[in-house]
Amino acid sequence: MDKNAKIYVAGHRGMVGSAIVRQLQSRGYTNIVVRTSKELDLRRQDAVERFFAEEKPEYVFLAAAKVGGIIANNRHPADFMYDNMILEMNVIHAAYENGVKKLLFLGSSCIYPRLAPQPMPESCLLTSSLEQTNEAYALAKISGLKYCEYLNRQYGTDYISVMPTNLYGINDNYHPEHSHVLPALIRRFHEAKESGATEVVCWGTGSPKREFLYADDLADACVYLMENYSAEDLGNETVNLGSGKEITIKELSELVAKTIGYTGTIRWDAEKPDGTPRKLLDVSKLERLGWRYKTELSEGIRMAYDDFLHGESRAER
Ligand code: GFB
Repeated sequence: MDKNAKIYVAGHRGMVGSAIVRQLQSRGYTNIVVRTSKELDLRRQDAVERFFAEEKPEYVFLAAAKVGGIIANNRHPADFMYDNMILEMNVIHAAYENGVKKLLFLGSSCIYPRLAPQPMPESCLLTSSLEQTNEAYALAKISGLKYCEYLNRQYGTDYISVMPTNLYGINDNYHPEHSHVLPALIRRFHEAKESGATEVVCWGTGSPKREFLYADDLADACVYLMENYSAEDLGNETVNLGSGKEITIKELSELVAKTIGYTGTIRWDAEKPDGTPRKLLDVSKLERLGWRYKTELSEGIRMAYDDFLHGESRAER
């Protein structure tokens, strides 16, 4: 990518999109195009077509998505499927129609089967049933990555896709019910410390294991892959993006409590869903491509907590 190439980052206000914009700027890219969802509703095909025809971006990072934690996914499957599926199809198709040179599509590790072998290699996609709590989101993400593969195969485009593990970082969503586990715990332990509460309730049994990647590390990997690899180099197959390390939710809760300075007890509400028991990505392909994560979880949680206290996401709480 030329430093002055026109690059459209879809979803630039979200945690992932904003990290990609920061990453591009820090690498000297000067011609980054963005639109808020008010300016451009990516679910409207005619609006997306008009935008691409007018702006003619050369490169696209598709980081726009409707996302949420286990409860949000479980309660709103129709919205998660419709919003994600339609915006992906609109953006990827408009990119193809307007001759975008290269596109990067972001999916999620929940595309892999619920009981996939651990760690999960890219090749286990579509080998057995999905986790029920996020099936709708996973089906939309599988459709997006497959549409990129089909365009590459049928029309010779160069659209790559990456499947990140659970992410956290700057500009996260701290909604008490709809967020992912890490921001939810940061908020809950912080509020317990502030109010002097002696007990914090977390969801599920605490036994599921999850892998976490700091969003700025993810953005670094995305730009690295866009700069250095084509879909053909990647075998027209997705690439897992993770740290390759997992931790139980119980251990995570203790780490967050320690970082925040909460010293009370932690109780587990087993009425809330655990979700998939393990979700560790096999990152050997990514490492062969020359990329490894940088931010350890303990350091990332400190930076995320600092953003919770002082960053822009604070205004939206
Ligand atoms: O982050 P989370 O919602 O995502 O939950 P998933 C991870 C684990 O943390 C589950 C537990 O076992 C939850 O039961 N947990 C404990 C909590 N306390 C809390 C809490 O206060 N809030 C939340 N949210 N969880 C999502 C998918 O699955 O992961 C999405 O639903 C997406 O589709 C995303 O793929 C990355 O890892 O279970």
